[in-house]
Amino acid sequence: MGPVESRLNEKLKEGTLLAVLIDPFNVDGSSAERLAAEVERGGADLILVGGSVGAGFKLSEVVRGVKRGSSLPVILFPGNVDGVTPEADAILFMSLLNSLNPYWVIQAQALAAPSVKLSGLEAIPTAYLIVEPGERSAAGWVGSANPIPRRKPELALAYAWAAELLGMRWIYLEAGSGAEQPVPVEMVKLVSEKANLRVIVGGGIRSPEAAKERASAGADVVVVGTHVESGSPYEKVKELSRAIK
Ligand code: 1GP
Repeated sequence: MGPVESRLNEKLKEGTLLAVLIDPFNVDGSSAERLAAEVERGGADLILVGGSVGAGFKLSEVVRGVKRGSSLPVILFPGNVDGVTPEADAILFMSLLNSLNPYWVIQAQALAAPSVKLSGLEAIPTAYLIVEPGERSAAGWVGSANPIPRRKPELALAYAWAAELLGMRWIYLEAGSGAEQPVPVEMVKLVSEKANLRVIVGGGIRSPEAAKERASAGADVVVVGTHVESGSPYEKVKELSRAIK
């Protein structure tokens, strides 16, 4: 395990962490710098950088901007092989376990692995699971996901156990960016209780209550993206951070 993951584990002893997702498609270096400064001031614990479409060409510029603006860990959340840059602190090295296309399960990872290994970028082995209504999001559509039905938390647990048995240490339960409904609380609870994995939950979380419910259900990291892209990121992050701590 690398230093970033160790630090996250250390911090998790104090409770659920709040991650803000910055999509390079929506910002440039300067706006990423300002946003990162605000979210750090608001109380976020880490910043994820990535997106499903067109993230690659501005990735380094945005990571550099985020690093100028804050001292929080910057972790890549790659949407494809172009989501890798050694300028970040670590990468969620993910497999979209419930994709119907083997490219997203293992081929993209094989194509990206040399860049990660040879650059020394820290990899955090993570299962990525798309939950309904995530098939209507960019990640679900691009990734040809066979989404976990909302009323079948035991299917999410089956994937989580498979991830655990394969040696992964984290799982990201994804309802899709801008989802009408976030991942069900019961699903977060079941996976957190029964699987020996760190649980990240994201997609459609746009209120302190929704964040708090998932933190109370056992989520280790709550991710918010779309909600903090408008209005005052500082105020929104402050509210969310207070709710989950
Ligand atoms: C998307 O889970 C993340 O991959 C964040 O989703 O933009 O809906 O917060 P939102």
